[in-house]
Amino acid sequence: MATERTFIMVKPDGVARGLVGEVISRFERKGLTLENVRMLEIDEELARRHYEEHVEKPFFPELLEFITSGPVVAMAWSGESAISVCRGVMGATDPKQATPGTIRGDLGLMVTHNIVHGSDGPESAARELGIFFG
Ligand code: DAT
Ligand code: MG
Repeated sequence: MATERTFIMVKPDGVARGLVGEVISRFERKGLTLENVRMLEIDEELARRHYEEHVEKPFFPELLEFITSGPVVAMAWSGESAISVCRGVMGATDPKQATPGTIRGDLGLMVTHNIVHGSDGPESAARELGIFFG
């Protein structure tokens, strides 16, 4: 067990729907610590860096259009096993399958518009924190 840092982002749908406070609150109530926060708009170049493992996937054009469609809130969170704990708080990628009680399970309906991003492992956490907070 160890303290970890992870990269979390409220996506354009979450910002547009006024869910930034709700998302932050859920991570705070879990016991995690907000280390840094920054609002920005993602351009195509940044989207391709952040989502480099998905650039060749069939859904990437839709993901690119969505993630560049409005402001996002980028955050660094820390805590005990923060990477996997945050993934649990977020819920499954597809909100239709995400368990009630999770952010995506409670608040989302469409896989592209799934409200929140969270790093999926230590390497991606370090890489993504470097991109947004380097
Ligand atoms: P996660 O965000 O849970 O880490 P991922 O890294 O596999 O999921 O995918 C990144 C984002 O791409 C995801 O949040 C929503 C979108 N996405 C994933 N799979 C998709 C699919 N089959 N169709 C449409 N969008 C998809
Ligand atoms: Mg992912």
